[in-house]
Amino acid sequence: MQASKISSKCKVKSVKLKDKNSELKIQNSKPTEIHISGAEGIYEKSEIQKICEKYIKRALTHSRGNPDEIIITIEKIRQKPKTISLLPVITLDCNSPEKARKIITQKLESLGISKKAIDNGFVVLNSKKTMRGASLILLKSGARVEPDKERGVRVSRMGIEKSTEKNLSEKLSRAKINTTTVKEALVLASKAASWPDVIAEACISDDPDYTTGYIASKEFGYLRIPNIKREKRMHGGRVFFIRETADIAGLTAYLEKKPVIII
Ligand code: PML
Repeated sequence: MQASKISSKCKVKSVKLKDKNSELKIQNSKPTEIHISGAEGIYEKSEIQKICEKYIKRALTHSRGNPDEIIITIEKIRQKPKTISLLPVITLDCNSPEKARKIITQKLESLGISKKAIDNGFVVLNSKKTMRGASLILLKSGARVEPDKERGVRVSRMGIEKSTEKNLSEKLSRAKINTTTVKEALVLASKAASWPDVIAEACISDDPDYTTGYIASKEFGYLRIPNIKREKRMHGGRVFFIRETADIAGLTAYLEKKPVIII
């Protein structure tokens, strides 16, 4: 079956030329690239056209802005995908970013993650200079160890079996949260949590209209946190808190390259 599976991803970029009169232009004439959005999935070959149409529509209507470049990559999956299960989903009560920070800090500390690592995580999550991928933070020292600090580690090559997706959609519909955003984030978080050295993840969407974020771990599942940021804010990001002794190359290869299917 895996021989007919296709992995597809969509990357959307806007290239902003700096203001003619600005000081920056004189110092550096390189245009600044702004990452607008990304999407990933593993599908049957027969679904590719429909999926690409969805990606293009999403790219052209994204609230982060109009793209100058839309890149769609389609590749045949040649490796047998690893099968994993979904994390359970819970939505917490939270009415402000301040409360969200308290909840996140308390939950992450309960997993043995240091205050320093959590604070460093918030620096990434609150940065306006958003990364395409995630930051990797060592859970004790708080050091950032992703090989490319600007791009981060991009979690890729994950999908969900049709019947599992149908069950998930039914469950999320009952909770009135059956959206592509929730499903894609949950699949991504489940892949990341399945690697032994990943202790927890924290994520804030960089979409200015999307104010629910989450933390995820094998221990407590996928905890959605409403009002993690205020509306119209452009910041956001994704952070993985990992064991101090983690094999960074092995983890990065798993997150970026290993095909994984949720069953
Ligand atoms: C993202 O992947 O861009 C962020 C999604 C954040 C939370 C999704 C949810 O509502 O559970």
